[in-house]
Amino acid sequence: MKEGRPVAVETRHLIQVRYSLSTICLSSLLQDALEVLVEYHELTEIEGPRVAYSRAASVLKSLPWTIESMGGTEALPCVGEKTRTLIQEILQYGRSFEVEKILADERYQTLKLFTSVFGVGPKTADKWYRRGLRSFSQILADPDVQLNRMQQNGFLHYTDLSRGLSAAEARAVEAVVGETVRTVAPNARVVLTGGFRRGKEFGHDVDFIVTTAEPGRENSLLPLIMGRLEEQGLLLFQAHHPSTLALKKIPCRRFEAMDYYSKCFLILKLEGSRVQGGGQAVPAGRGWRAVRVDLVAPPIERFAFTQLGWTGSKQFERDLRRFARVERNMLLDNHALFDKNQFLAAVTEKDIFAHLGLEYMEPWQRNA
Ligand code: TTP
Ligand code: MN
Ligand code: MN
Ligand code: MN
Repeated sequence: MKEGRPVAVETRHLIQVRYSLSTICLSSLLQDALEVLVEYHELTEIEGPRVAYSRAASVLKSLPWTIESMGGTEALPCVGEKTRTLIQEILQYGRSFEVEKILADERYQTLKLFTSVFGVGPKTADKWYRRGLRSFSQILADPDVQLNRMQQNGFLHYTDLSRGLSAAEARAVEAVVGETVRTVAPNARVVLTGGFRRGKEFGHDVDFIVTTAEPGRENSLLPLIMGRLEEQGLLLFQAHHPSTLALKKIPCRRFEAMDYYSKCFLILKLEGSRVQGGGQAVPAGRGWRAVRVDLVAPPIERFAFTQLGWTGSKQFERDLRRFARVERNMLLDNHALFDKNQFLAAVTEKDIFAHLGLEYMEPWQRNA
């Protein structure tokens, strides 16, 4: 590390410094290594190291200089002993033996493969691994493996879904969903959220928030929208989770609990003719491809919290919630911001940042 550069250790600034710097100077070797370590602990559901490595990666990514030696790394926030050992290894040998061991690990490779199927999480993947299954064909041939509807569709549309979506395809999906909503609920509002709102060029799905000003009406929106998509022959799969929102349950203390809003996880048919530039990812001769779409329909007064929560990134959400808790003694989740004994109201995301005493951050600044 170059000498004499101040390190942003003051946490109030840390979260903003960390995300607002556009220069990514962490060597790609170190970045890739940390990504593997995070993913490995995610897949094997080991929470402590997963959190530690993601925070370290997030801090290292935002340093405005390149790490050239170990000097000064002990002063970096969130960069612990194990990450420093990793940095040392990479500086010295240009590679990490721990990471190489993980990459070559059969369990890691198999869990990664299995969880790449829509509907298969780490638990199911591990169950299959422990049954001795190692490939999709073994899973599909095993008479004792019961696939649920989501997993069946995950396998059915595997090639399309594992390809991900371009920004042009996301825009085409936005147009289809927008038209559909306008047809069945002209007074409803639909906005893009998730990675594509953060300006990503590539994503695994397209996320939308749908709201209406009529109280209680939000609960009937998603069935109406799915019905219309079905009529158009565009609905390949749907899993609808009606709202389980009860104010006594909020704020939830665990981020992993996500939220209680009405939501649906869909697979839609996207016609190539709708994609500007023809949609390179649409298989020739078929004229369409399958895409993953998520819709969430919160009550209108929860919109700002939903938008902040669903815009992500997941790491940004974790950091922001942690900041609220540790630095402000507040609880933030997808439903509310709770300060000691009262809920703080918010109409827009800006209100929430203001309550937290942070400068507003644009969606593209939340990409870590
Ligand atoms: P994702 O769609 O999983 O992630 P992404 O859009 O950032 O990236 P990509 O799709 O390209 O992989 O989730 C978007 C955000 O929504 C994320 O911050 C988690 C949040 N979320 C909830 O808060 N509640 C939910 O029930 C779900 C499904 C997501
Ligand atoms: Mn997404
Ligand atoms: Mn994802
Ligand atoms: Mn999603």
